[in-house]
Amino acid sequence: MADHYELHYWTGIQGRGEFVRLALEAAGADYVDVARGPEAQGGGDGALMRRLRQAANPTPSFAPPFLVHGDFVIGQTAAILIYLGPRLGLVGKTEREVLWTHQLQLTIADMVGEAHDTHHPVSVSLYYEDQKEAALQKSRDFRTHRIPKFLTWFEQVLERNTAPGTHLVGSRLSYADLSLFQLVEGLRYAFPAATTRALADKPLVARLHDNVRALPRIRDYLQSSRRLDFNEQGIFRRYPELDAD
Ligand SMILES: N[C@@H](CCC(=O)N[C@@H](CS)C(=O)NCC(=O)O)C(=O)O
Repeated sequence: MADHYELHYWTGIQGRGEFVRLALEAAGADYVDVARGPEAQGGGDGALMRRLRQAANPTPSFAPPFLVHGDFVIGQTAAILIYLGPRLGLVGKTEREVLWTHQLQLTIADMVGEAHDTHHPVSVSLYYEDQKEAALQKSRDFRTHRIPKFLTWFEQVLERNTAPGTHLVGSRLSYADLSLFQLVEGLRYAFPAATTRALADKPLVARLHDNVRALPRIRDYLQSSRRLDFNEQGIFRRYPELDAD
């Protein structure tokens, strides 16, 4: 199968698509970000929606992101990454490493879901402004308990990995490292005060973040127009009242 990948994700936000994008970018993979391409060349939101609703697809995705590779159509961020990992050289070779990397990714996904729920704690169908009271309460708990608990766990994972380097799994870069980088980026954007506090005694998480940021392909990507800014339509949103004590 040719090594050309089609990433399908909403335009305008980093969202969960960013975890896949970072893996493709870090590996220098040949990929197209379909919805962000011109309609005349088969891009645009219409192309994404047609693929999402394609009746002939026996493995339909519930929601973006999804990846098309040959006749594979794969949804769920963690499933996309477990598929891409070995193909892009972003996971170890042993079963133990493959499983552990996937477990780390699923834990990152859990925290991403909780970060989303800070601004949409009642319903995804309601505006933030219509669930602000609950959002304030949810965010207080997220800042006070959940950010420290998750980041402490990642710090322990890094401490227990005695292989040389600053990686979550063994001594090589994996997609879980890239995803933890993105998680820290998002937390710093949405909850700058709480995240600075939490990272003060998590030197290994902070170092992993900085090391990933400095990888030549990632550095180039972050400076390119392919990297969108965080904004208040995405998962990580900066509402100052949700980061205030
Ligand atoms: N667990 C899925 C979640 C996918 C998801 O929630 N996608 C969002 C955008 S980030 C979406 O389009 N949701 C539409 C919906 O839930 O109706 C994953 O990790 O990929």
